[in-house]
Amino acid sequence: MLAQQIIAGDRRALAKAITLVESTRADHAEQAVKLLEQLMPETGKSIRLGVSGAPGVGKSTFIESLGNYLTEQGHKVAVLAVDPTSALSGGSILGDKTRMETLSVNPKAFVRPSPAGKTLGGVTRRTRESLLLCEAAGYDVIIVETVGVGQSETAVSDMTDMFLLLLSPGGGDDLQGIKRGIMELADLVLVNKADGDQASLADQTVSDYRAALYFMQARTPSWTARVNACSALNNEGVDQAWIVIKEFQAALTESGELGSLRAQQARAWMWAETAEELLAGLKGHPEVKSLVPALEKAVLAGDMPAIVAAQRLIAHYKGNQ
Ligand SMILES: Nc1nc2c(ncn2[C@@H]2O[C@H](COP(=O)(O)OP(=O)(O)OP(=O)(O)O)[C@@H](O)[C@H]2O)c(=O)[nH]1
Ligand SMILES: [Mg+2]
Repeated sequence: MLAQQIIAGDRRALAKAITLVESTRADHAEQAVKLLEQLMPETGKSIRLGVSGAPGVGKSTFIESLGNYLTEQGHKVAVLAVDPTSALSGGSILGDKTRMETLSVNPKAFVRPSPAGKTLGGVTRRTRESLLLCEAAGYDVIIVETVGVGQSETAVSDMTDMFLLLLSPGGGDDLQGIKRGIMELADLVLVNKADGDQASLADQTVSDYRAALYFMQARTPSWTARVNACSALNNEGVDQAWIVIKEFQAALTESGELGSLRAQQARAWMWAETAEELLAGLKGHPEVKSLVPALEKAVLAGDMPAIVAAQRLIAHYKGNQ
């Protein structure tokens, strides 16, 4: 029932399904798994984009501009958030929906704020499943936004086809708090805020990053990272970014890399899910739980090697399942 409604593009049904996926209740988890199984044949038909960058660089403004541009062209756009700060502080990148004012009321767009999760792993796990639900609902461009503070970028690049990194004009990697490892993830670097008196500085920054990327290892044989300028605020360069995204999609489709990338992502996901479930089962086990304080105390005090404590926990779990 819910599955059919989602396939028919019912937004309320989609929102309900995502809530189900995000729920920590066991019965909800069971329903969510069944739903995902039913919807599996309807997934995989979107381009999955990750968008990252330092706080305030203009991610939300860019996504809003790109999203509205794409819906005008007949696309259906879904925006999801992975928010490492919500795992730590309970905050949310998109918690304040007014920050994508026009896109969140656009009937051809679906904007979903970040789920409140305890761990970053938990948050991203839900986001990946939500992404599949959005595909089943017919969204053909899915954008996953994450704030670039160095924790969530890898997770987002592991669930998307293409990774976009936004930078501000001027400054080097370190000045912008962008680590080299994150630069290396980028398939498209956009120097945003290329407007007003920052326009020429933005052009210089584009040249600097083109030079820097020239010496970096390409992520895939069929694509070399690009660097462009844009002004999300003035809707400039956003259409050009879409052209590059389409070129990326065509190049990786033609080489077969898009298919193998997604297959590998799914396999990695299977193991991540297995590990997380097993650990949750172990940690939730009453017998194991009662052992934890003494073992942690002994490990903290340096009285017991960590591996001994770990093996004792596992032995107890296995023996009492
Ligand atoms: N001049 C100029 N300002 C911009 C541009 N894009 C965004 N801004 C401004 O930069 C500020 C931050 O923009 P957001 O889109 O909220 O940035 P964000 O990266 O989503 O920020 P967080 O979600 O807090 O990490 C806002 O005041 C925007 O109006 C741009 O292209 N040019
Ligand atoms: Mg934002």
